[in-house]
Amino acid sequence: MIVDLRSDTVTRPSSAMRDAMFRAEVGDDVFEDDPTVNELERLAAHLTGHEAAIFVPSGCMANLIAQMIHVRRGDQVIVGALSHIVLHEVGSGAAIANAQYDIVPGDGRITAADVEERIHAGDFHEPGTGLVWVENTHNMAGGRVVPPEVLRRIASVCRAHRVPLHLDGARVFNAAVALGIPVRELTQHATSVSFCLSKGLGTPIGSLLVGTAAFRAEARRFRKMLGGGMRQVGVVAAAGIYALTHNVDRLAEDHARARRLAEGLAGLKGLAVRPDEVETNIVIATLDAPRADGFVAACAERGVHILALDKKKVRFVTHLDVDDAGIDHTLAVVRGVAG
Ligand code: TLP
Repeated sequence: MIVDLRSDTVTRPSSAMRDAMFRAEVGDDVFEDDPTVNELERLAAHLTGHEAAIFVPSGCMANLIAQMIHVRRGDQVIVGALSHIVLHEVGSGAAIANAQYDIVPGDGRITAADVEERIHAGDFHEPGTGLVWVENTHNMAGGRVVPPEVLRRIASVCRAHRVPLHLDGARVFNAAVALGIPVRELTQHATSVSFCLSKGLGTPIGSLLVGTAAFRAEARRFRKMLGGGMRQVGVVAAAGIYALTHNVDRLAEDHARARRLAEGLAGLKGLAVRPDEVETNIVIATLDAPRADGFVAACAERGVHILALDKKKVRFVTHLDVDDAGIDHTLAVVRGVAG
């Protein structure tokens, strides 16, 4: 048995999703002629409580375009430590959007007090704050959820200082399902939001970037500049519509399995896990020694694929291609490798 828990990006489109893709009406999306993409963008804007949305190939491109729009050369972005734009986007914010990061220490989840303390206008010699960035759920914090009241308070500080707020909601539907609220309650406070279809929602490709109609118009230009203008991409957008219609509520199953996995791991020797901190589909375990690469390789030899985050931390991510038997198998394998 093979269980792939490296990421929720590894999911394969189901036959029902492929069927929707097969039947999709298409057109040239660079000319805004693809009816399925247009429908997906309308659906994304509606669900998130924003005016408009644009379909882009990846979460990284959505995040980069947001920075290109909001950030002036040299501006600072207030962002939590360990955030995806800081660690895992190949430095594109600096390399392409001319942003520099004002990093808030901690596990990545920032508060309104952090923002209030750091936000500033800048002057002729000091860079100002161009953007505030929140990631929800926070990947490297172990899929932790930022609740709506925290987002509302951060947004209100941003408004008072006339600084835009971007939400990296790659997994914002996981956050909404964990809280039992409509996703809009998490997304409406931000100036712009990115979210991914290709993670827990199970599509092969695609992310959405939402904001005002003017923001979307600028995003279209930057998407083209980055080589992300797509043609008859309704075949992919159809998977997105399918995912947003069928695969959101079931995220609760992934969360329950992640919690069960964490509870099982917590009893094992050689690693530490906090099941009470597992709020969504990500479990991060800390090994007792810097041996993550060997640990990951030993699990892989036994059919369980996980990811080393650093020398001591490993990550398990549940998703729609992992069932209860997969969790049982994972626990049996890790018990053997850890002990
Ligand atoms: N995250 C991936 C890896 O890049 C680490 C993963 O397996 O978790 N924002 C957040 C919070 C993300 O976790 C990711 C992907 C992205 C943006 C980028 O999305 P893609 O991979 O579509 O460019």
